Amino acid sequence: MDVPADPWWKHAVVYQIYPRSFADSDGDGIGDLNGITGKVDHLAALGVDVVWLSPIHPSPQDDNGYDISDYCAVDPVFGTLADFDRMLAALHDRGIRLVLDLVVNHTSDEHPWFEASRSSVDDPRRDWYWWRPPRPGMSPGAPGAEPTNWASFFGGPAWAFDAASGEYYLHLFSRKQPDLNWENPQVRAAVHDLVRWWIDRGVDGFRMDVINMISKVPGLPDGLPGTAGPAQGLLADGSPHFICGPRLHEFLQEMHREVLAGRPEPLLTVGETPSLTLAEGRLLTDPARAELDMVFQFEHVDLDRGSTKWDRRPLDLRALKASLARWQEGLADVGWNSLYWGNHDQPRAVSRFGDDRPAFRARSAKLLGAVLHLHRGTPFVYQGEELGMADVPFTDIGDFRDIESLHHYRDAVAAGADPAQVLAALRVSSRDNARTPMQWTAGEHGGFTTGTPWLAANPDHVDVNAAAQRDDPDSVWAFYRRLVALRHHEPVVVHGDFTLLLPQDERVHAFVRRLDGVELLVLANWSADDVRPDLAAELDEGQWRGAPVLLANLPDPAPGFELRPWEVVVRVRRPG
Ligand code: TEU
Repeated sequence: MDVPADPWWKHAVVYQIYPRSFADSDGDGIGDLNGITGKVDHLAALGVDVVWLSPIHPSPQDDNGYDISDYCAVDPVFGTLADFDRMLAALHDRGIRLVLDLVVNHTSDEHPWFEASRSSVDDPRRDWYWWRPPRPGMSPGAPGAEPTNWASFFGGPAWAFDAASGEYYLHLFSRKQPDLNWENPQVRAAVHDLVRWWIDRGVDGFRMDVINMISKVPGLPDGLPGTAGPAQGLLADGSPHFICGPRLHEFLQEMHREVLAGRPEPLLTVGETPSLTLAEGRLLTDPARAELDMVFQFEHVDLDRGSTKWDRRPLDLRALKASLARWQEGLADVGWNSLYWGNHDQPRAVSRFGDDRPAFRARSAKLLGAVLHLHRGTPFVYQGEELGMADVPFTDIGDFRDIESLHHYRDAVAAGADPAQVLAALRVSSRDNARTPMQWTAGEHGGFTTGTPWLAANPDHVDVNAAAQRDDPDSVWAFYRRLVALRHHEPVVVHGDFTLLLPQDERVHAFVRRLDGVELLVLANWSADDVRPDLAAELDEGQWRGAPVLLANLPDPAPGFELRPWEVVVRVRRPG
């Protein structure tokens, strides 16, 4: 295995850009590569080390680019390859690496590979996708005739009928996102080629989309009927038959061996892995196995949901602390954690985990940053998180653009749900909460575009925007700069071990990081109450009383352990 003991990405902070919503340079209301190039100083000033860019390749945009029709090009809506090269150079000139989004569990149905595959049962590319005949005894195209009873993540059956051939093709996401058949070595070779193509163009790594779904269980067994949620009738959650399938590790080791290994500088690979267990996380990120450097596991972002993501439940801080600590301890001796609260698929962190009321928005946004960035692992900042951007007061189904949200509304209402209740569920859980335009100024559309944005800006941009925060030492922006600097200058933040304190406290999150005699004590009050946690059973309070404060989100923290609402205080003790 050729990863050094202390690879660069363990010291890095990654910034995720959702290109449709970051910065629009040509006034068409959709963000683009030149828009990003125009904002690299924002990223450099924040101090981030890597940009993860969500897909920019040609796409019908059925799922906002996660449906790719040409892997080795740039969608004209985002620009050209020349724009890409210029953006990459601008990032590299500032010491910022670039990670692309590798979406190879599926392609677009407009990709030439699928067009060939669909053209004839005899086409050499037929087996590049999952084609199957109707369920025996069922008439082709009839409800229930699908080869398996799996539901798509975007609602409805996971199989689409192709009348021309009388067969069905598999699509775990939308019907315009047919799944690639990784059992076929030609498919894997084609993926290897496109990854090499981007590495040769200067890219520094890949975020791999739903990468733990690429290996399906042979025979494609049915799932348990009715397990795909109330809006999906008798359809089943098929995930036991494609999450971490039997050849996943083999496929990833092959890609590493054939494409990623032996590079002058190690590339960064982070796999998006829904429903991943800790045991699988250890295998996937064990350097000795040469598969992935880290994963996005979903345990902590699924704690406040019931049977489906639309069934939001109150978050129990004890469960959140326990989940984060479990992955800290679970990957302490092998592997490495990614750290994230949000991304383009999750609602805004400050609204979900913090408190976005005016009195506590900035404070809780800082607290969330401190708690996350001081865990052991590589932190990911989703665009706007560094400003404390919040969820959107959507008023009508017409406000939404996300295929997952629109399909859920369609299916739930069709299944008899009260439209107002479904809308209320979308308001708190829709992915569109994360996809509104980046808020650069208090001006029209938050300064994102001179045109009409594809998705309306959050009206709170008049107060919450980069321009208002850039020169304010007390802003969320300034706090995030300090957080990034801390990771760059304090080895204990990168390599220190992790110890959770007060696991049963429902309001206080307390933990210690230790390295070579240096100790950090993080105390965070996740409530709107004044609290005074009793740490006596966990540590020598006397030793910490009055210890130097390394970081705090409020002026004049108490010398003791009293915490004001949503206050976070980080103290340090050094040897000698
Ligand atoms: O997301 C996969 C995934 O886990 C999400 O779809 C998740 O189930 C859901 O959004 C949570 O609400 C990846 C991409 O991040 C997402 O944007 C794509 O829609 C999806 O894969 C298909 O490519």
